[in-house]
Amino acid sequence: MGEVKLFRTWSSPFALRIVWALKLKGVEYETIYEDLANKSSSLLEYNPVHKKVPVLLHNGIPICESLVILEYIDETWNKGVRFLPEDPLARATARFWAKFNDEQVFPSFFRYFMSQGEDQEKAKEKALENLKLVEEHLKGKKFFGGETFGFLDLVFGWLVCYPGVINKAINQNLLAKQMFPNLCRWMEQFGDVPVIKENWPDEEALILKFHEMRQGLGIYISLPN
Ligand SMILES: N[C@@H](CCC(=O)N[C@@H](CS)C(=O)NCC(=O)O)C(=O)O
Repeated sequence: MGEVKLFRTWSSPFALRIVWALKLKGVEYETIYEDLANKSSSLLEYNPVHKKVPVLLHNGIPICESLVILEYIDETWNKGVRFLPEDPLARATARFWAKFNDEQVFPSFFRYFMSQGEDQEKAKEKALENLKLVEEHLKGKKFFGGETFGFLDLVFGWLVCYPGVINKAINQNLLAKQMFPNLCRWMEQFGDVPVIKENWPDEEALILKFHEMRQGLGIYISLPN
């Protein structure tokens, strides 16, 4: 197995994917918590391009970007538990939706959360449009890949917790059950998987953090343009 270290923050949804993946594969690892307002020299050394968490260090070699790390973990450890499907077409489809999440769904949701007034209305429209596409994609499926959870469930996993916490923080709910029955059903099912529910960040601490973020009291996530 070798030496495995994970650089993360307690609240990063991107890092959470990696925590889930390592635990599902049964990989033992050391956690290094970063303060993003004061990044460690190790983080800057291991991820000089983006300077972000998560970073996975395997036998001293860094792997950056959570989607890349997920695939690395999948290919390196416990071949009995596979995240990506075997079929090349299904793999390509999974990667397409993962890219869509990271480039569109997550940023639109985050913009909605961070804005106000007219800007927030515009951001809301975009976020709902993206979420509706995901809702359609989940039609008739228990998990993103079918009957068992895998890569895409880990990628979209942030939806199980963060919108609910944001809802409590700003008292607005984007993911109404009537509008998103498939997504809400998936959120319940995936959120009930032991490794997933046992590793959420503390809800009260997250609510507090989200209030701070809205007041501009911290740098935490920089979005693509
Ligand atoms: N595309 C990256 C995004 C990672 C990311 O945005 N990480 C945030 C924490 S949630 C971060 O490290 N932000 C520090 C910064 O933007 O300076 C990934 O998938 O790993």
